[in-house]
Amino acid sequence: MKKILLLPLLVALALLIPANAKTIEVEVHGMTCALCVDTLNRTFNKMRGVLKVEVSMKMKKVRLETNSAQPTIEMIKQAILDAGFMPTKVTIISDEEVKD
Ligand SMILES: [Cu+2]
Repeated sequence: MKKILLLPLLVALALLIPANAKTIEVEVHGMTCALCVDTLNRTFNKMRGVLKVEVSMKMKKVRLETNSAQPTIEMIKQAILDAGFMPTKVTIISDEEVKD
């Protein structure tokens, strides 16, 4: 009886915990005001595979927590260009750990 209950529980857990979450930091040129921050936030919040978005105008950086496979660095760069900004440097910070 216990084994039957365990399997769906494990499946549910696996779905909740993203496999190989990745933190990517992008330096963005052209961010000047709160509206820019808002634009970038909205751009990445609707992007598939993005779990968390942090935009810092002070640091001129976008930090993304993503799934392992998506989005690719190219997709991220293109989204920034489409939003009207210039991605200058992309750094993959970690494949698991998330800093604050
Ligand atoms: Cu602005």
